[in-house]
Amino acid sequence: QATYDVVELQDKWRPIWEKLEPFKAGQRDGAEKRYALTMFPYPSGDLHMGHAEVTALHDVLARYWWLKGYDVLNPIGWDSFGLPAENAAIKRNENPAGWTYANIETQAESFKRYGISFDWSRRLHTSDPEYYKWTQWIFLKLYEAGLAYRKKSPVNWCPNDQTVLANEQVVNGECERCGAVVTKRDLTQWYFKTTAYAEELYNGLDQLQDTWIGKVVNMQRNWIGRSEGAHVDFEISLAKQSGTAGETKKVTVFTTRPDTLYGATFMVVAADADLAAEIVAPERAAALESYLEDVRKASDIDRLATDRPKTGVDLGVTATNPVTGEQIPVWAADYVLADYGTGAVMAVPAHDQRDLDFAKAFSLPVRRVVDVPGAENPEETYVATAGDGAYVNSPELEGVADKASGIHKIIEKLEAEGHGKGTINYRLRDWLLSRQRYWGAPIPIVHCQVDGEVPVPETELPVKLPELKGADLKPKGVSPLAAASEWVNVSCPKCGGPATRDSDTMDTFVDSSWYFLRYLTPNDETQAFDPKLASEWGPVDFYLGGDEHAVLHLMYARFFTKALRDIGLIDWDEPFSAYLSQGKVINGGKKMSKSLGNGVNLSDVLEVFGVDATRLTLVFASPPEDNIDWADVSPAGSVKFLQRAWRLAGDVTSAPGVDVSTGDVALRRTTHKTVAEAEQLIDSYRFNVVVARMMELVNATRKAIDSGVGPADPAVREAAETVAILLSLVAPYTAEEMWERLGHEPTVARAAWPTPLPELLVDDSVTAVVQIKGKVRARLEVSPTISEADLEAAAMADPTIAAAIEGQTVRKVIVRAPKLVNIVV
Ligand code: ANZ
Repeated sequence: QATYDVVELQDKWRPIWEKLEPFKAGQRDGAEKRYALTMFPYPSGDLHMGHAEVTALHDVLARYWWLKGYDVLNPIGWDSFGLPAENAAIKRNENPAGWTYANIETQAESFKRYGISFDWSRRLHTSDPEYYKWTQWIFLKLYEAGLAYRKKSPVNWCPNDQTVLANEQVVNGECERCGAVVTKRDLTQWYFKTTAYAEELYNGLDQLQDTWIGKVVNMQRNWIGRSEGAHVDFEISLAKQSGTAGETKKVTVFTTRPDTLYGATFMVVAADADLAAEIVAPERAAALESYLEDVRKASDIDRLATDRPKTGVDLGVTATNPVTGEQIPVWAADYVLADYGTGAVMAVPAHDQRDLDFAKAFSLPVRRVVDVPGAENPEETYVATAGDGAYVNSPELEGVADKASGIHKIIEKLEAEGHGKGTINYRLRDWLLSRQRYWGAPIPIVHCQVDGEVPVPETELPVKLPELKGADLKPKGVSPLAAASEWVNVSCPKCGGPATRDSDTMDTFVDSSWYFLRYLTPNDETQAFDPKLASEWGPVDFYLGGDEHAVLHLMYARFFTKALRDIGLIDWDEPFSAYLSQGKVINGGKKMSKSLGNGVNLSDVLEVFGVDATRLTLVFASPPEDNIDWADVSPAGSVKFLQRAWRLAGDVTSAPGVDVSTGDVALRRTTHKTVAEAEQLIDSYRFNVVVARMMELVNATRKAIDSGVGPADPAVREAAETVAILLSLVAPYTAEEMWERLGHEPTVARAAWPTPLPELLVDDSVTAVVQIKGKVRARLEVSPTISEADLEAAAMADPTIAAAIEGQTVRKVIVRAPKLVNIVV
């Protein structure tokens, strides 16, 4: 009797698989295509438990699709630009490429040993010039389409990483990468116009509602932040202060509560908006300037916090409230943000707490316009009310029943009088994509004194990174590329005069916004991707990844998809038809971390328990979206189970291809039910329950072998083969070995998924109730497919029934097979 040796199995099968290449996509002629994608890794060191988890989970579905007969694309690549490589290079006085590509090799080797069904022929790295050439090409396409532009504005600045950050990369006012408090700087930067698609990005979520994990759909909705409301125009009189008699300026505010317009007792503009400086009265300009110095230091989070003392500056001008005709004072403050809405608000202190706090701090008037039942008057309590109620102090709204009608009515009035209109505002900002760092794709633009911004001609792509290393890469506030004079100074592609390259690089999220398209033809030197293949394979059918990308990466990839569609390169609207985010692997209830010393090293785990048991443990531990606590799982138990499964294959004594129809019906039923259930469970991502069902099938097969059924029964072979096929989803080495021991050629990964027979999916028997005149007199165990006639005969033949009706006339028999017989005597 052979022994189960995991390491031996790994060494035996890996080279065979590498020769067979069973997972090359595009080789199953005529088969339906399925695209299974998992977020590509960043090459920091070797693979860790998180990688092991996500790829093990993802492989269940990818391998299942192969078994079901689809032509499956399950590619792998590396997101290999980014800061950690650069920081490592500075420390080691090297170029980031060395560290990056060495780590990629380590990870690739680990993935291969880990037995993931990747199509290795499609491997890509975003830091290869062959890849980023096309990232640059797409940038230029977006530029041509007016979707990439440069502007000067206050941007998030990480003082530690010495680079700007997108809004998405600022978490609670801190750099999402290093945790430093983010400040603001006025810089000229490149943006992608994500806001052009705000509405579509928002509405598109409806179509993803059922196939994306719900929390991510909600996070995206919140991030895009749709607000229905109105733009209301106020006339500002500059006359009094500036001495230019009669001069006015129209200022528009965005409000979600236009129905409270009668209660707008002052106006507030963002202190750092250009508008504030434009309208400020000359004698107030100095006060505004000194206030601004403080404002620039505060993060957006601080500025919007409701519990922060209100500060501001009276701008010394007034605005006309368009419905009351009153002159209201105009202030500048930091609680209004320059880049949201119009950067100006109508303050309604009675019904907005921040406005009320401001009014209190500066003794500005408060006027209640909604009398909320049960709530006290905010004019007295300084507690703003937001609920529905009766309109007061609002001549045209009194008597209007509710908020919605009030809003509707006032918008109608504003539109009729030319003082505003209904509008929808989105919180989403344009995507700031320039970074002042080295290890990224250079922005393919040249700046010429004569011609301004000039795109690098397509034939000159890629704009390759110059070879810089060590101290040259140190963050300086401007890109290290700016100091590479040989690289920076070029002649203008248009006029041939002296010009300089744009020295910023692209946010690495640009690289990952289109990688799923590059996988279709990773080595194509003539185009970024093949639109025909994109149409055939896309969109991605299933995408699995981490929660940390719920807003950033997924939103950016959705934006790219829509932009590329409008450029005419893609014929679908959403990149990922189904999306799931996996939970984290934690230990002892806590996130693994160096400081807690609770890290679990993947290579140690693999060393001790082997690939299969590790994968099985991770899949079995919990539903994919839940966290896995390594302290609660038992890889040793997984090894034992795999041994039990493996032993079945050795016990089977019938020959391959034996007629299974004569096999033990009870075991066959278990086998077929397991297969049918597994299909449903996989389709709903309940992979952990699939493993539980496999375990039950192994137990049932073992019982059959050891009991009267015996190892020669064809049903035992059928069960063992089914175990091997199911097991290949999570434990490929053990499954392959079983498959061979059962007399088959490799590879089990390309075996056919068993077809469950309907007649074996029904239960043995059901209980039929026999009534006499509606009273239950007997219960019979009958076949679920019994005919009405047979059921009636069986009921009549039952001794209890026969005795009960003896000597009486049966007037009517009602039969509802297989559950009921009612006899009327
Ligand atoms: C008057 C009003 C009365 C408001 C009321 C609210 C309640 P959301 O839902 O987030 O879109 N606002 C507008 N632009 C702003 C800016 N740049 N910075 C800070 N606040 C701004 O919120 C929209 C509301 O936030 C707007 O409606 C405005 O205050 C404020 F009883 O206008 B409201």
